[in-house]
Amino acid sequence: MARKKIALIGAGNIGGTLAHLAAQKELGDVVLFDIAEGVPQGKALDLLQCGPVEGFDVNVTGSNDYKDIAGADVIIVTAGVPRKPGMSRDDLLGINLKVMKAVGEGIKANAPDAFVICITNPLDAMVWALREFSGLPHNKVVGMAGVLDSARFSTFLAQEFGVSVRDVTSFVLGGHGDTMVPVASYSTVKGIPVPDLIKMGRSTQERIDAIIKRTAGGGGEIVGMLGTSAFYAPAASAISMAEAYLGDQKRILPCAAFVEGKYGIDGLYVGVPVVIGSDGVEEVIEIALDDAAKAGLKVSIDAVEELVAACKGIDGSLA
Ligand code: A3D
Repeated sequence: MARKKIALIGAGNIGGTLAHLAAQKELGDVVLFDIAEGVPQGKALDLLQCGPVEGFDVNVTGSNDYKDIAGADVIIVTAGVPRKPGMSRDDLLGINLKVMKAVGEGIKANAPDAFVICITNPLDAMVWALREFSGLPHNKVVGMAGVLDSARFSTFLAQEFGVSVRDVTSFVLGGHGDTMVPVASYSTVKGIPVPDLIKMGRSTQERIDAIIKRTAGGGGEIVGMLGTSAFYAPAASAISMAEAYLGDQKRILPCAAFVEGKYGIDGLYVGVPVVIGSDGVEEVIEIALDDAAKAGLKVSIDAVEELVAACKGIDGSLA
């Protein structure tokens, strides 16, 4: 069987980390693509030289030519501009929309059978635009946000309860942004829902509310310290989605997926729980939500709709 091929569009902070993780896990041969000349080539050679030390044996190459992504099985897109302190994700819209056009066309021409994971912000609008520009089926284009957002929620919950992160499962819905909806009632410690843990005196509603707020602002907290956006956990999150696809794992992961007819959503990319297997996004799972979560999701959907409308305003071909 031929080796799998993983193409990473964007060889910046997340792209480089993705390449390292993909090589370490031997997911396949890795191609790093970027418009910056020398950067993907230099990072690829550096990473290739990790092989003898770390014991992985895959090829890692860098390129400025879309032809080199031909036949990729998985493509992870981080091309674009990240946030700087004081910027919202939405401030990136105009710049990154143009990048999605170039990337979408590059994928369409060279790797139309790939499973494509978008990370570029503002995520929910960019994954929508990337799907439009690439013309790939909706189930093969998905956005990474929920895995990261729920990892952040889980981290804070594990700290709050003083337990291993392995025993925490958390649940985040909605758009990737300040309007995301961390759902405490579906978040558990070893199966015990967070509201029950509050009743057991293990925490208080005020402390959980503060954790929910911190989760929603989790990206900004790191931008404030680092001067640019997070890259280790975003890369790890996207790799778990790629592994679910490559291994037909049928994992249930919160992702920005195309939703039509569920959650009252009519054709929009929003963060929802999905099943990822060899068909890409194989199912959008609709769960029962309480009124507060429903209202939160509505705010989130409205925000994504606004961003999609703004994209259509900027690029007439999307209207
Ligand atoms: P950075 O380190 O700047 O890397 C971006 C790379 O994209 C650079 O190497 C650029 O040269 C390259 N690039 C720019 N334009 C193009 C183009 N047209 N074609 C190919 N490559 C291009 O950023 P980063 O890796 O830290 O972040 C990448 C993106 O991910 C940003 O938009 C971030 O906002 C976003 N991000 C999303 C999340 C989510 O959870 C969704 C988390 C963290 C960052």
